[in-house]
Amino acid sequence: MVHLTAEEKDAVLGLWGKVNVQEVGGEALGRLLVVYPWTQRFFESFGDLSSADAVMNNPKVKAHGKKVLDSFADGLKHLDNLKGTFAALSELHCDKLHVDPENFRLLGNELVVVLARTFGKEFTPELQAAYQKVVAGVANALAHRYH
Ligand code: HEG
Repeated sequence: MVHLTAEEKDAVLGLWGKVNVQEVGGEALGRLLVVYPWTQRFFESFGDLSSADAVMNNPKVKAHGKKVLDSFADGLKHLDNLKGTFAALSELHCDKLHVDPENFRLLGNELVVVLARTFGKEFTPELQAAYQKVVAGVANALAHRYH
């Protein structure tokens, strides 16, 4: 459960309308794999991850980043019910994929970094504060099954 004011929700959704999910998703997942290289172990089937350039240009990383961000966007439509929205994905990541839930937090922060890079001054401290709540809420919802 995340507590956003009506203004924060509007601001989050307003910015999101300008997000290119393919680009932002690919860059956020790519940065996760470069900055926290141990996360690469979940993506061994993705091919060449041997350098930052290789990761950032890897088509499978881009495609999976888009998939992840489309799913994240679904969460934005259900900010009052993130646990329900991500229940099946929590089960998948926990029981089948065995992803350490700390990684959800790391990815959320990468997303914030990419939004800051993409939108510059438009990504104000207030918008960041609202987005930090959202990424924390999504990470909690995805981690729910683990508790
Ligand atoms: Mg996960 C698959 C969403 C973080 C590793 N992830 C998926 C899928 C979705 C998704 C929608 C496809 C599920 C399906 O095929 O039914 N992931 C998702 C979200 C977030 C997240 C919304 C966080 C915001 N995932 C995440 C992180 C890791 C990870 C941090 C690992 C570091 N995801 C992972 C793997 C797969 C998925 C290994 C399967 C990839 C494949 O082989 O297709």
